[in-house]
Amino acid sequence: MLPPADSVLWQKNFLLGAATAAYQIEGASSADGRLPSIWDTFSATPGKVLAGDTGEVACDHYHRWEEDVALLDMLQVDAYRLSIAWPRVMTADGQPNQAGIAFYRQLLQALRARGMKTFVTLYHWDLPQHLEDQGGWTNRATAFRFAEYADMISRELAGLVDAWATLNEPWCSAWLGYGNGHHAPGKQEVKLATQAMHHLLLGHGLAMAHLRANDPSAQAGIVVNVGHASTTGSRAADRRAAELFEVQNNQWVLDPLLKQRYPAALWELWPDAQPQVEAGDMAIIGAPLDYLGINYYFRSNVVSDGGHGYTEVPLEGVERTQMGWEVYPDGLRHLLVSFKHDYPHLPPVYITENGMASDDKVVDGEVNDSQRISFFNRHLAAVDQAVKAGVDVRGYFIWSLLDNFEWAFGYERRFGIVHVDYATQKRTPKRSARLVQQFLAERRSK
Ligand code: GBH
Repeated sequence: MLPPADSVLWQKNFLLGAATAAYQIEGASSADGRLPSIWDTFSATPGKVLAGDTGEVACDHYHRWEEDVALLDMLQVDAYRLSIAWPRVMTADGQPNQAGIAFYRQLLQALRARGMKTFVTLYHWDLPQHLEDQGGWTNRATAFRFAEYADMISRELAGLVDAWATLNEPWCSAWLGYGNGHHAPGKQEVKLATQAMHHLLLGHGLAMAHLRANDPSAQAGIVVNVGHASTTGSRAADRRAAELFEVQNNQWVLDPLLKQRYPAALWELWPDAQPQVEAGDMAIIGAPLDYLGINYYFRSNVVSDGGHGYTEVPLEGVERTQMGWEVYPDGLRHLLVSFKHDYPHLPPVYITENGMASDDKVVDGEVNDSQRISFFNRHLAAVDQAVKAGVDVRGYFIWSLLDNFEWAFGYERRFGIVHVDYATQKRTPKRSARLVQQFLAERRSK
């Protein structure tokens, strides 16, 4: 993994980090007063998660965090991105739960003591179940509960965080959670999804003000997932289908954040699903960001569904990962360059997630994840190209530090650069982790 000499990766201020999320690694789902989240409920519902897996134990990071910090220290990454479990740090009546907060305080202190920058996401999908019982993100009140949580936790942890993110991938919370039901809470209604999105974004905007007031030296932003679409169809309707895919996946979130409006084309796709928006909401949502976190994984090929929408038609003969996702690095370059063009107010960007799953096995104490190494090399080259095209990208986080609970796919899909044997909780750095470590050592010696 040695990039070309002129790559932005050699610049010491270009952050190379690793990322995780609370529910996917922590386990200890009822320790120290942690309340149930929608993912505890969802994963306990038969048929929702592959093999009936849950996050009850996961990587047991809640108890093994020191070992995991030592792994990060061994890799010598510049930064670590983690998320805070809302149900761990706040009681049902909105008070701080000091036992849960202490966990994050000691973790952040340990990371800081080892010279790592801390990127902290407030919400990576684990809504307290008691809020879902009152309608979850479809209830406007949840946006205000989220803002209270952001206020409380940013007071408690002020000074320990380099960059806050309000939400991870609101598209997934809204669409997978309330639209197609693949994720918790498993609702399936477009109208619920658009309303949930509006409340997620409103919660984000309200939270931003608290983050800035309580921790003025930290950066504050949001993390979004983006997708790129191609079409193999030859009709104008097919090209429009590819555009609408990107409207649904990208502009639905980015336009409110960066242009203070929903894209009109969204209502071409969903004519009867406009959310209720109150006066002043869009200005709150569109408050300036210090940075935008972008998570990119793959490209989708679509054609027109004959009506106003699109259907996916998988490309044949392309490289795919264990998830079945196409490996398409140029999609990342393409999207970054097009965002710079489409959004005059695009803030500095961090790639907050990029990575792939493979069916990795430990053989003689080693894991040879050669597809992942090639994946990283090619996506980092795509980021470098975007930087050279003028996009202000300041860092890149590998998804993920550890193999972990891959949501609806449970433990079957391995995204880590460190292998986890779930029977013993033994961590084994894969070859990709060794190469990251070597590259960073080489960069430091220059
Ligand atoms: C990220 O989301 C998550 O932030 C992270 O927690 C997760 O582990 C990682 O990716 C790997 O999956 O319409 O049901 O076919 C990735 C977001 C996932 C968005 C797949 C688009 C298509 C889902 N992407 N998704 S579906």
